Amino acid sequence: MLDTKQLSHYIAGEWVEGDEFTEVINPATKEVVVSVPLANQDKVDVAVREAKRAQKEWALVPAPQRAEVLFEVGRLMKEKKEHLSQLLTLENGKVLEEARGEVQEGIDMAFYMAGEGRRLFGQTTNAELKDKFAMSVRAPVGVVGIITPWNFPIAIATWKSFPAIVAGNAVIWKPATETPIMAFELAKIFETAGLPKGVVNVVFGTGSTVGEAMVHHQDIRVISFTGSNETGSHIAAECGRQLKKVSLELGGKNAVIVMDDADIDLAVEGILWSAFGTSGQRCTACSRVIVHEKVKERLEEKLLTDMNKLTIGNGLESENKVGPIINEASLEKIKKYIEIGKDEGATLLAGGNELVDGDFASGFYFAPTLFTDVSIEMRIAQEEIFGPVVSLIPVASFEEAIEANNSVTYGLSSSIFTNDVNQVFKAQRDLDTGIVYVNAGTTGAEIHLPFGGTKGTGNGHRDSGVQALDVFTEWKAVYVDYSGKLQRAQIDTE
Ligand code: UN1
Repeated sequence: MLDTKQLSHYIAGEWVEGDEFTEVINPATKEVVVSVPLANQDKVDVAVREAKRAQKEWALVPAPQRAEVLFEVGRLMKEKKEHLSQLLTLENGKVLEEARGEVQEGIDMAFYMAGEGRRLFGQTTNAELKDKFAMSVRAPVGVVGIITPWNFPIAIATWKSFPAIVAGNAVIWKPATETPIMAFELAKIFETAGLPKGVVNVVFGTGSTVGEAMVHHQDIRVISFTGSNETGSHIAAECGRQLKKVSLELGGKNAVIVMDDADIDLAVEGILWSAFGTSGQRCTACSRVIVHEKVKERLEEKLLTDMNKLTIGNGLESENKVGPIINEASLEKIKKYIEIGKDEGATLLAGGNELVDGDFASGFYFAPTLFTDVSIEMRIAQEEIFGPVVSLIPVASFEEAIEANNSVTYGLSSSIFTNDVNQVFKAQRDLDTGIVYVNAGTTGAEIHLPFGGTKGTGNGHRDSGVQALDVFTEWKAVYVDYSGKLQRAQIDTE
């Protein structure tokens, strides 16, 4: 499926071989898929130097022409969609249907951001003085650094790199070492599409070497990061000291609220899809269900029945709906939280164990898990587990449901199932998250809307949507005085 055994960095339009490597493991089989090079600081320095040079010229290419390259990138991604999806399943484990969805998200982003090439709107306004013109324009920042996670290795990369490119920046991109194939394939697509050398540079490596070098490089003016809160706050602190712009997309502890008037069958479908799809390894995954006590039993019963029907296994086999966990370390973390939940007194209704029998032995698999009678202060109701584990929290009213949703330090996504229009509008106002769903699960963000969260989920910026352009541009206010004399603002107004 992959035409090489060893990936190369892509720096200044050249395929640069590495000297130290680590192996990429297929989480469904534990087989080695490919080797990925691990760069040192020197490679980052070279990449930034080349990116800086390339960016000067790229910024002068009219934006509609820059966009033409993105249209071509989108076309090529569409042409290669099936191939990319299969490779994505191979390196990440998510089931093929979801992999296709993720690649589609990248294709959508390409065409959407290519369209921005003919917009990138600023504002014109009136000047306070005679014969004076005022406007604001978006200017590229320069060289930007993007650091992307393994759970959405292509979609998240497109959310960050495409707006950066169309706005006239050059990019240094460090993909997660678990899932470098998508980056390698996207770099090939950039090359084929005719993106000038040096505009996008892919440097593989660890966070502690490549990531740190990017964060500390004085010529990288923005860092856009998706990953853990621990790493995110470290990056923010380092960038803060350098007055470097930083955009963070971090964890979530997303809840589905099920009210007493909800369509229970629909709610169960929404919960199963958003909790166990991608084996719960989405920032947006549902990991809490806040249920009105009047429908708690009915919901539990239906959830248990339908959880039993979930087919688990290698994502390349179409009958499987739930794939593996990314690696051993993630599996260990999930197991730890099962013990924590039990110790805290939550009732384990289903799952709770690693799957090790038969074919499962050759991969990293965990049974879809349901805890019930969980209270909001328990750690399993507060901390991100990043696996197929759901905690059911009973409540007695709408107000209590909203309070339970907002009781966590995160604020990415939330959802409510109800047919009461008044509750719908109150919920969309009161749920303290960056994304709110009504009568749908917590996943499924579309690329032309802002993606991100409140509180501990980030630092106020958004990925995707037109809002992503704010991360990768500086606002510049331009005044043109055509009076031929010195006019002093705020003074010569008569
Ligand atoms: C993520 O989990 O970090 O809304 C991204 C969704 C997807 C993107 C998830 N469109 O679930």
